[in-house]
Amino acid sequence: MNRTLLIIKPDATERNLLGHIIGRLERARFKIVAMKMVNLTEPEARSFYAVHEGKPFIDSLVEFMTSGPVVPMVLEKDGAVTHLRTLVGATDPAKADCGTVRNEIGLDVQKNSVHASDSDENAAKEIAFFFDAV
Ligand code: 3AN
Repeated sequence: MNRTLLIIKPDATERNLLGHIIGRLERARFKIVAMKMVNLTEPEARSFYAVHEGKPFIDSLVEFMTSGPVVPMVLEKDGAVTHLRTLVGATDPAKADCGTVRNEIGLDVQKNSVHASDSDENAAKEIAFFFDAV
């Protein structure tokens, strides 16, 4: 079994879409092995998105990610990282494939409802960022 990290972002918690997203994950046969609701501080959001430091959208991204509660969760499935990225869709909801979570409920390239780790290596780091050994 492989693991990955998904975060339900503030635009989705605000619109009461937790149940909808979790339902989609469960129907896609992901096992939720850890989950919590947290309010990120600015330093925490900056640290999580350190790879984007210096990009024009980083301040706005940090402001968005600290604007309300987020729900990080650890998901387990064979090929978890690839399967979750497929289910989540492209960064821009307007360009994401039909039927993907972002195409269905994402608002724009920033408020795109969910984050999904992009590699096994980053999944391990991102899981450790939010959770003690799970
Ligand atoms: P993904 O989440 O699809 O892997 P990344 O890692 O390139 O995309 O971007 C991380 C986050 O930064 C995105 N989920 C989105 O919220 C935000 N973001 C990316 N590109 C832009 C952009 N051009 N303008 C505003 N926000 C962006």
